[in-house]
Amino acid sequence: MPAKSRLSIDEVRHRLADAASVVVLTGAGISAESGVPTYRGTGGLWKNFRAQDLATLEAFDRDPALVWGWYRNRRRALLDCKPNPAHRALAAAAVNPERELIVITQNIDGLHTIAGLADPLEIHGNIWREKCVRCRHRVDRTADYTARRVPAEDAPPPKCPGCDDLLRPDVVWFGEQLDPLLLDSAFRAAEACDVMLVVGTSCEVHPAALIPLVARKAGACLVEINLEPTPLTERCDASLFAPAGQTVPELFG
Ligand code: BJW
Repeated sequence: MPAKSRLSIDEVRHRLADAASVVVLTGAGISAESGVPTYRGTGGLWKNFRAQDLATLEAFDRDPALVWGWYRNRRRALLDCKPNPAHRALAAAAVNPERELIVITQNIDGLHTIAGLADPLEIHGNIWREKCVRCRHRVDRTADYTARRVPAEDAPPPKCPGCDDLLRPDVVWFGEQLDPLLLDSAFRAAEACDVMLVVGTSCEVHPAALIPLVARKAGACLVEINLEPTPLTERCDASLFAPAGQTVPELFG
């Protein structure tokens, strides 16, 4: 369903100001200006690594040490990444009592939380958490890494303190189901919002890519912020092709 007309950035600002409920779906592009690599496109993780070797349960079962090595390296790199103006603008906008603002993020980097946003819906998990492959016990390593208590390069994969089976990164790999409660909350928020902003995602990964379509079908104004067109562009009321770190603060300023 093509959008009827394209809104200017000022018109989008007015829609946001008038909205009772805003949902923001974020992807790797919102963290790009913080120095976090995206997945697709130039310099993207999937240009340099094969997802099927590192981001599937089969890969983990085959070689947990290899997978843990990759995730620990990514954690180390993330320690140098700080929230940027887009993360901070969303955190500030979320405390405006006149409007509900819910952030659904596909990102696992935790930068929304570090920016001060309470309870983003992290539908693809969080790289700082680990979960047991058997008993599902969860461990949060945020404090360890923040205090620079970082495992050695060749440390063995961590074990569950409860049942001694392996811990794995608490992220959603290809072929894995997203947390049904989180996903349900995301779709409900999308159905109920007046405006949905889709920030820095290629909209290629399902089921996350369906969330904006649900919002649009329910009548929301759909606005995309990206550097380039995506499969969603034709369905948007506005596509703002500029960096998130500049555009998101402009929208909420
Ligand atoms: C900027 C910018 C700047 C840059 N400012 N913008 C239906 C159809 C087709 C396929 C499927 C389907 N249903 C399921 C599938 C399979 C699969 C899938 O979608 N595959 C497609 C790739 C084809 N989906 C799954 O497997 C999902 N599971 C599932 O569906 O399970 C079903 C099931 C049911 C019952 C039982 C069992 C199973 C799971 C998907 C998990 C995704 N996981 C990852 C990895 C997380 C862990 C890790 O990081 O290691 O999540 S993959 C990766 O992609 C990551 C991201 O969250 C996700 C989305 O990427 P994102 O955020 O869009 O990043 P990019 O890089 O793609 O785009 C960045 C964008 O930013 C670009 O557009 C840039 O232009 C832009 N940008 N700088 C603004 N400064």
